[in-house]
Amino acid sequence: MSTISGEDQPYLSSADSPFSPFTGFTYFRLENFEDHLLNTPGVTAPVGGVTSVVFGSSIHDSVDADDGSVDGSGLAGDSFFSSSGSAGVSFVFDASTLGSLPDMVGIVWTDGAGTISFEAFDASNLSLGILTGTHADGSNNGETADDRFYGVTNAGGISRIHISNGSGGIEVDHLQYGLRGSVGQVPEPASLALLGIGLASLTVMRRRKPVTLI
Ligand SMILES: [Ca+2]
Ligand SMILES: [Ca+2]
Ligand SMILES: [Ca+2]
Ligand SMILES: [Ca+2]
Repeated sequence: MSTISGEDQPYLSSADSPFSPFTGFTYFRLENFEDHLLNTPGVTAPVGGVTSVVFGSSIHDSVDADDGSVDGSGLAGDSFFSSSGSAGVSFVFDASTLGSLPDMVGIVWTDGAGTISFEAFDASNLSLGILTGTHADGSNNGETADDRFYGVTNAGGISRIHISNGSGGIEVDHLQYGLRGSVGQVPEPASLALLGIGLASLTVMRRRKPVTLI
């Protein structure tokens, strides 16, 4: 069983993750890029880099709380950026480093333009599905009301996620991945449950019912 899902409300701090409070994991990692590095173990990004490094010191769109204040601005935090939003960014997981692929992965889209598209891939690099969103606010000045979580669970493991948007650059934050089950012993056949395409139907993923639904 796998599920790919998003949120219809802004993600302003890690408490807004459907994985929160992050209990019951064999391992769980959350990369917020505030040390200006992508250095949580077992993940690499072939394209893009930490925003402060590859873009510069200004106009970051971090998750709001990362600068110490949920104040509607992510300018003072750091994030992950690529100049081609349409090509998007990928995060690739390494089972040998982690011991096992994660069975839960999430990412927070924080800036870009056009339609957002999130896709996840299983242990055989086959797509688990695509989720789209249309919440970009048309501004790139660090506003956080347009920031949204996208995530996936898959009992057989997740090897990669990819997120893109229609035009301009793309910025993401709070890469999070963990293992709750026992990926690798008996992979289940790929079966996908898309919990809605379009923001209205994503309401069911709000944080009070996260674990049973994702
Ligand atoms: Ca951040
Ligand atoms: Ca880091
Ligand atoms: Ca802030
Ligand atoms: Ca934003």
